[in-house]
Amino acid sequence: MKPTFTSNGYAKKSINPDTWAMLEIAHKEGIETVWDRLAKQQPQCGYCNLGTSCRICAMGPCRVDPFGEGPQKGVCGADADIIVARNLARTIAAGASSHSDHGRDILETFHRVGEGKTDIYKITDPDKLRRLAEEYGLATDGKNDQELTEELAWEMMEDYGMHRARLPLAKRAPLARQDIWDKTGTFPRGIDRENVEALHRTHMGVDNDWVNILLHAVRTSLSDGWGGSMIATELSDILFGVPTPKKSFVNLGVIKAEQVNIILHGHNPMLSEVIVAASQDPNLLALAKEKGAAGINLAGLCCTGNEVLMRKGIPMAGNHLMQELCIMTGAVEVMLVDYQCIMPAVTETARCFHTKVISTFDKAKFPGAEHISFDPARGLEIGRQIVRIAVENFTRRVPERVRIPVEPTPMMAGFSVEAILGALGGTPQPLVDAIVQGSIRGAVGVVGCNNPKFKQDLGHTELTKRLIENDILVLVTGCAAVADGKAGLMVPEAADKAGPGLRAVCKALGIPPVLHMGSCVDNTRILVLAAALANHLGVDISALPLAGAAPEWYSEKAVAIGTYVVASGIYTVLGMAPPIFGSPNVVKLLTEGLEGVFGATFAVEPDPNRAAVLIRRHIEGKRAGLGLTAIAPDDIAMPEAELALV
Ligand code: BF8
Ligand code: SF4
Repeated sequence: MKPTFTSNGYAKKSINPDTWAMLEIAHKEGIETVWDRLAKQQPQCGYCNLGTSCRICAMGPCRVDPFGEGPQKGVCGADADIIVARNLARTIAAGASSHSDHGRDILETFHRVGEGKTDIYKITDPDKLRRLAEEYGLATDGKNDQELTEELAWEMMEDYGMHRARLPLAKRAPLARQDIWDKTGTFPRGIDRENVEALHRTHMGVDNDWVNILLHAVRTSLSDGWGGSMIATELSDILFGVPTPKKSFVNLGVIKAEQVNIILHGHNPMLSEVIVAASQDPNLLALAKEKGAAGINLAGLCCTGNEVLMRKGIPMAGNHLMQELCIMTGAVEVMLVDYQCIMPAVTETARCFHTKVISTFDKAKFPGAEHISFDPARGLEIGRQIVRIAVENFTRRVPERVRIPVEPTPMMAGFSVEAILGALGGTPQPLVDAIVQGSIRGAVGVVGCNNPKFKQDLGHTELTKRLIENDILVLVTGCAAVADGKAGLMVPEAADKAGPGLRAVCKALGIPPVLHMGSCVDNTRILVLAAALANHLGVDISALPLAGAAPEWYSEKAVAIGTYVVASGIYTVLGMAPPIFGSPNVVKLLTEGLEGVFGATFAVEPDPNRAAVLIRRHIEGKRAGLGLTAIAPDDIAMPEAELALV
């Protein structure tokens, strides 16, 4: 048994014993962490927090002071509404671009498969390839997988340009939803087009109508959710397999003292899928033995971790705030990074240990890391090269500095839409029946990041617990999924923590009450499931008893996700607001005005117990709207605010 750690005063920072243990080590050894750097940034800029600072042009930088005596306009004349809207639109464009460019990278590899120019990648799910090709209107008869892959790849490349008036995958949404997008001029067109146009509109002196700016920001987010991210998910499934339920483990305990450890960090599964194959190479395993290691162990971090957990059952070392702490175990030979959410600080932490950080994408270099340029044509060769570096680095490890503080917690992952519908017998009807009978009140996507401004994982886990206790099925992705996994909420036995209705359904199906649906680009799986339910019932998504939540978000990608989720008709509660409070008009539009247009709004509530009540009231309201049994909102008491920002 590993020792039991107490919080040692770190309970304000995290709910997790592995985090406490590593923070203690960081403290003793003088290693800086994200929490130290956050403290050094205090006080953070009030104008930036309100969203009323602008540095878009060289007449600035400007700050406007909407609630005080200071300037009310920037040098160009932009007021708080324009500045806040422009900043928010740029944030959304950056998030949407990140997901969509990730999708493009997968698409380029998919295209290589079609051309036959790769040493490892192949079509793993030909049925899904054919389904998608048919959705794109391609004739599939008489074509082999390779021909079809090349043809579909060209079609999808058009999605990134401006050839199309409407993104084909957005047609998966119910017609009523598509109608709303048409009427509001937000139906997404080319993916790149929306993102470039967002930058154009927010240049000085272009779009100065703040509502018009925000409508385009919505369209940009939709080009992510029903475009770039959806392409990333669909093609990853075709190349690497549609996830199916599987058991694995989570927390720093998945790092193995006696083995060579490789941490797979970032978002793009292309290289990590290959590392999984390379780590089983008999020659490399023999070399590991020769170096004194018992084997080669892979563990994930962030969304690359989620991708290989969903498809291969590779264990998960942790979520966003664990990236530096992971290295401090002293047992990581290589941290392999692709892109997004990788703190530049990891190379600095690695310098205190024998760990090598290896970067792999030419668009994401890290000073202090070794760079091995990823090339899909030589994927397996590069994978073997990286595993060999890790194995050879094992002898540089300092055994006295190996500290793995906890035993791993079991968790289940792999709940793709296909897997969920499969478990239900191929149709959403049993889920619909459970919702109609009221044994399941509704479903909520709890998604998003860690942010050191929140006590790590408290928001995710408390919100999830309150929801399942009240018979609400929880779907998770990203770092939220890792949080719930660590808390033991993602094993079938966790059904005992659910209310009686949800518990019975989970027990009958042998599933947890919290279903891991994947990485952050895989939030599109939640959209597809919502669309399937809505289409099955012949209603719009906004009529369903659904909600979204991002309790501890930090990234621009999370803002893009929240926006496309709301614009798809799903009420979404954020743990903190993006920087918009400098414009009461923008706040009112996002938290009230969107209801009349998109049938959903944002809400902001840092306390997870209160957020749960907002969501339960919303779900019961939607149930009433569908004529189902519903609890009156006033019968769901709102607790006093208690748990909030650190
Ligand atoms: O894309 S949840 S911290 S790792 S941004 Fe990043 Fe946020 Fe984690 Fe995955 Ni998503
Ligand atoms: Fe200032 Fe306007 Fe330039 Fe922004 S765009 S920096 S508000 S002058």
